[in-house]
Amino acid sequence: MMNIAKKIVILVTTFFSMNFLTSTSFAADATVEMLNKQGKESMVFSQKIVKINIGDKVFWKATNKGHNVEFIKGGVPEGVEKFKSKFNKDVEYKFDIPGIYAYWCTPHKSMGMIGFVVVGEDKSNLEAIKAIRFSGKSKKLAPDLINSL
Ligand SMILES: [Cu+2]
Repeated sequence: MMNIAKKIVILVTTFFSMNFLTSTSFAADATVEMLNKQGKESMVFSQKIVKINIGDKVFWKATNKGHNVEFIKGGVPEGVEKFKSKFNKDVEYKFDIPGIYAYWCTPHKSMGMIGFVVVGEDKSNLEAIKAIRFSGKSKKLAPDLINSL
């Protein structure tokens, strides 16, 4: 039988180690949740627009399953490599190149599951962002979002 003191020690140790893990793996400057539902919307990033500084990180939390993050071809500043995260996985990205980044969730890209990150208040690639061909519900959402970048 385990005595109370021992139980407390285990609880406290667990608490501190979990806390440590949390603070290291969530060390992002902005967090966006990947959600099946938010208010009246379904298949949605919890924040569609995030503005950060150069070198900041965005953390996408896989709160609901079946989503990912994929940078849209032509929708990122020059010199940025392709980026596509795994389904159902939390993911973090460090934004070292300034400009606008447009991304979507691969399976829900025409269902409005799109998002934008503006890095370093740089909108020099805005024309390229406006030229992205969205479809379905995303096509309806995109213009207003792009106008408010
Ligand atoms: Cu999705």
